[in-house]
Amino acid sequence: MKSNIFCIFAPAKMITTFDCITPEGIRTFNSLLEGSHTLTVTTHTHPDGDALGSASALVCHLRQARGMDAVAVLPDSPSSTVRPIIPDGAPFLFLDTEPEACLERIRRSDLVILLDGNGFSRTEGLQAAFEASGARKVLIDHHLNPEKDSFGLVFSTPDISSASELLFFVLMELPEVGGDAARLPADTARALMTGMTTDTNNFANSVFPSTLEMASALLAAGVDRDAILASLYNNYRENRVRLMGYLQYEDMRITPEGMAYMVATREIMDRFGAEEGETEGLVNVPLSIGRVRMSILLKESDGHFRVSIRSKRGTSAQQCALDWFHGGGHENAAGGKLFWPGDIPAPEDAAAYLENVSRQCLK
Ligand SMILES: [Mn+2]
Repeated sequence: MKSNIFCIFAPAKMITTFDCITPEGIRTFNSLLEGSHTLTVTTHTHPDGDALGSASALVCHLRQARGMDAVAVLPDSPSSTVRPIIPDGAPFLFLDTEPEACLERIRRSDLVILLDGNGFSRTEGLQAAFEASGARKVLIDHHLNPEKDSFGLVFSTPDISSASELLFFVLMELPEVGGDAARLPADTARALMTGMTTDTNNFANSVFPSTLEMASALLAAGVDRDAILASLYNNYRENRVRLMGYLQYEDMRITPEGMAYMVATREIMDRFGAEEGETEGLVNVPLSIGRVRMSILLKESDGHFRVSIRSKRGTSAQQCALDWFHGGGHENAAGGKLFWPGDIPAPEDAAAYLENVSRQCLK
């Protein structure tokens, strides 16, 4: 039977407003863009989907919708799992592969925009270069405790899904977009949807009314969400799926207090031929167990473990990261580091440390 239901999408004004996006802030941002010639966009180390999505979206918007010289300069190369988020032809420089070009670009920049990180410390190897730069600086971020003093202009709120979502609502206010998502370049619209999708774990967490409003506007503007999902979630290597299975079956421990933890040592990662980024999302899996309140994944690096923490409502991943792992983040999604020697004598002592964290954090 032929459907006689049809919809007419007209560009509608966004319902959501954010306190951090004021008319004055938008005017300032617009005049900063108009007065700048060499723009550099950056984001945090070990870039995830939101970092790459927001950086890609902004670079493509500035180049395609405003004809500006915008380049992304990142502290390290993205893993193969998230690298396809960068649209073809979008100029990205990485400190680990092109250090001179990165530093030269920062030196020449007259406007720097940091996305998805609350300060330049999140850019690690690029921090000194950004801090020494005389460029004007803008922050667009959704983490707690933004380092406001380092920036001339700040768009920041934790009450949003992602940096990609915050950037969407900023871009919508710019004159060339005028509240009509269909006027965003296609690369920008797709990257924004991708970044938001990854940071919400495909609409599983940190979803606000504004998040669905953004998704609705981008879908109406023609973004192909099925293609995004296929490239994000149905495009892994076999190694990753087997590694995830191994860590869940052989490695995961659950403490009496309800903390699940897994330790991905270099030995295990090598055995499965795992690449950087291939444990992405694994830390969420143990939360599907009823009695698990917090999940921690350790991943071996040089002289330390990188720590990912997720928690259910009522348990603070953020507090745990602050108190035990030199880190921070959001209430239910945080991260940090565990050093040896220092926090623990040797990597083998990680499990004993985690058992103690469980007793202290979840008592
Ligand atoms: Mn983010």
